[in-house]
Amino acid sequence: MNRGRLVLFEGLDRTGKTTQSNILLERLKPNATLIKFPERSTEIGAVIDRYLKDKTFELPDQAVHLLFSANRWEMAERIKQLLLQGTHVVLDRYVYSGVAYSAAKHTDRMDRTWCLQPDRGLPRPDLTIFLTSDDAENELRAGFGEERYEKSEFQQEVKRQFVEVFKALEDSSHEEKLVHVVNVTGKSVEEVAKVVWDLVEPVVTLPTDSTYSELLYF
Ligand code: NYM
Ligand code: MG
Repeated sequence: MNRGRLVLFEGLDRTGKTTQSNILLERLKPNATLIKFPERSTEIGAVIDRYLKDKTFELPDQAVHLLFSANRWEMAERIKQLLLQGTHVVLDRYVYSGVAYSAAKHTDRMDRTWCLQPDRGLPRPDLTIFLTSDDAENELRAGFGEERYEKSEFQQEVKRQFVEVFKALEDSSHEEKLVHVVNVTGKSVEEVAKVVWDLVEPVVTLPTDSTYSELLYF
């Protein structure tokens, strides 16, 4: 049987990841599931949720990083099973966010290499779409600033880190490009959805040849 494809949306806060993940999910239904990280409904997710919302709740940066990674590992087996049973899985954030947000803190002895390590072995997406924007106004959109990390200065550093993480995790063993950058500046939701679909369609419709038989891993 054709295995499902793993499609990931990454990007800064408020670039439309959640909107686009939902639109894509609707297009792929009924043969698709959406998983959003952090997955706040688990035990580990509850601690992460508190950390993001309650700025008086302090944890060492290393511990927070490992919690975000552990939260992905909590879901890893389910993601694998879904893919193997032929269901497409759409992810709203994943490994790249984990590394980019943590590395952007520039905590002593917690560089990108350190940050990458706990996620090694997780299923790797067949396609990653990085939503970026050069709109300063974007940051002023409703809701920005409610949670930890939602500060424009920090977001600029996260953006820089994302680019480095994509380079560090590039996998030259694949013929196809696995990561695509989509700049949403000046584009409507529908226009972005069209660009997204043009990237996703060939990935979900390719016949089963050797390209999508095995799962990929970080
Ligand atoms: N975030 C998300 C991390 O710092 N590390 C991670 O591994 C993941 C998955 O959580 N500002 C941060 C990025 C966001 C915050 O995510 C909450 P969202 O998509 O805004 O709910
Ligand atoms: Mg957010």
